[in-house]
Amino acid sequence: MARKKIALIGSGQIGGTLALLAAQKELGDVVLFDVQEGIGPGKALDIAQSAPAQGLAASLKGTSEYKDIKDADVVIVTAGVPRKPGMSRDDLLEINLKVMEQVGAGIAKYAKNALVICITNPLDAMVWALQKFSGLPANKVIGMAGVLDSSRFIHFIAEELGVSTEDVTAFVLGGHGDTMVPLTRYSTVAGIPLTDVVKMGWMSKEKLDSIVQRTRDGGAEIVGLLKTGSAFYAPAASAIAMAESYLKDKKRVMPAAAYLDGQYGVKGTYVGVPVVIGAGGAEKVIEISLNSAEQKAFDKSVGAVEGLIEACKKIAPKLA
Ligand code: A3D
Repeated sequence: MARKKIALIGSGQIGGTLALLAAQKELGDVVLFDVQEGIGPGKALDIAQSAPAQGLAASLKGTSEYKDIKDADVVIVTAGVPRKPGMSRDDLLEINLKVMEQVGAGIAKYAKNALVICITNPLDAMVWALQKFSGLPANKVIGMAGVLDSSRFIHFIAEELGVSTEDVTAFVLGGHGDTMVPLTRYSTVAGIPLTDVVKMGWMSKEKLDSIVQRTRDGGAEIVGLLKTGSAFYAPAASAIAMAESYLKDKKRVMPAAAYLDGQYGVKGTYVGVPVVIGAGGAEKVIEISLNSAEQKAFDKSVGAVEGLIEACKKIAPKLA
């Protein structure tokens, strides 16, 4: 059986970590693309030289030419610029939209059968634009945000309760931004909803509320600490989990930015929802019932994403 091919568009902090994780998990051959010549080949060589010490059968290549991504099975996009302290994700819109146009053209030409996972911020608007620019079917273009946001939520809950992260599940809906909606009623510790964890007196309501807020601010907290860029280990691990579910047809139910065509009463927008990820890409959007407070928070989040999409259409009229 031929080895799978994983193309990484953008070989910066997240791109390099994606390459290392893909090699360590032996998901397939890795191509590191970047407009900055040298960065892809440099990281490819460094990781390839780590393979003997790790006992890995890794094959990596760095490039600045789109033809090298030809027939990739998975394309993970981090090309663009990350946040610096004081910047919101939305501040990146104009510059990263231009990057999505170039990346979309490269994918359309060389990798039109791939599953495309976008990570570039502002996430929901960029994945929407990338799907338009590439012309790939909407079920084959998804955005990574919810797995990361859930992972952050799980980490904070497990740390607070002193339990294993393996026994905590978390559910985060909505756009990747300040309006994301961590759903406590659908998040559990060993199957016990967090709302019951509070009722049982295991955690106070105030503590849970502060963890919800810390999850929303999770990206900014790391930007504030690093000062020179944004998070990269957890975002890369999250996207690799999505790629793995696709490549191995695991059909995991994962929160992802998916194209909504009427689900949740939303049409024509990408937003974070639970999705079955398998060999067919985003195979099914799971529609859960929301209470009125959750629906209100979700609507607000969708409104924020729609505002960014309108801004994209103004900058690039061909997207309208
Ligand atoms: P960084 O280390 O700067 O890497 C980005 C790379 O993209 C650089 O090596 C650039 O040279 C390259 N690049 C720029 N323009 C192009 C282009 N036109 N074609 C190909 N490559 C290009 O950033 P990073 O890896 O830390 O972050 C990448 C993106 O992910 C940023 O937009 C972040 O905001 C975003 N991000 C998203 C999340 C989510 O959860 C959605 C989390 C963390 C970061």
